[in-house]
Amino acid sequence: MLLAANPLGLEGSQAELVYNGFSFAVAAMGIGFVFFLVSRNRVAPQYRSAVTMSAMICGIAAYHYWRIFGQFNSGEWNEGYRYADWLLTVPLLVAELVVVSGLSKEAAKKVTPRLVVAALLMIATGYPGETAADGTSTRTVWGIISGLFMLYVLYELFAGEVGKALKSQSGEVGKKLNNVRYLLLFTWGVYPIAYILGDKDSWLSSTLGLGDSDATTAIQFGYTVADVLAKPGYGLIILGIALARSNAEGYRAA
Ligand code: RET
Repeated sequence: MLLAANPLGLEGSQAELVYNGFSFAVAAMGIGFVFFLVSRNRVAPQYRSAVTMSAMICGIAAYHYWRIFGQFNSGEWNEGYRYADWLLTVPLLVAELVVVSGLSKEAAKKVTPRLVVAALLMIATGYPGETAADGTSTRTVWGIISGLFMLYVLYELFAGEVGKALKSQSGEVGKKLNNVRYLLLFTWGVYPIAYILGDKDSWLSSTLGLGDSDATTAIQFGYTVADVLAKPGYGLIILGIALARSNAEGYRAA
């Protein structure tokens, strides 16, 4: 047994999986932070803010995963670290996509604040639901409100102005923009599913026959894997887009 204390009431192999996930996330976020910092000058000045945001996102997450890992080991538990992390990082994730999207400066100035506010509200309204008792209508209602903000963000990124800018580009940049959009859709999809699975009384958990500790394992491991893909993984594709644009525009790193 790896843990002296087991704050989430997991069984041996479940606790090990969650423990290993947290440990891996600390490493991935920490190295992502360093990597994006040193990669910043490889791209043209107009794209550097996107790479800086990737470094910020990974740095913020390395800290929070360190705290999450630490408290899991010490026997305490507070879901707040995850939500504090998302509150800071999710607006940055959408903002950095706009930087490399090819949208004009004026259009970006208009759409970025809307996306950032919607992302903040999506996370802020998820928290009261996440911390409500299992099987309550509070959990469902906040989950639905949060989901509406998520749909708005996805609408902008797939069908709105940003969506059109992302879709209209060809060649290597166009392909990478497509990849990043689908990575975003796939990883973001994990969160509401993990939220539903995390409630052992939900229709999904009951249908799958998940017990209490199975549901907790699903939510914790699910969020962790999605975070690693959505932060350093996504940051790598954003860096690739920024590099491809910089090259196409004739920028040569010193
Ligand atoms: C919550 C509550 C239930 C409803 C919805 C949610 C969505 C969460 C999302 C989180 C994205 C986090 C990211 C983190 C990056 O590392 C809050 C679970 C819709 C989409 C991308």
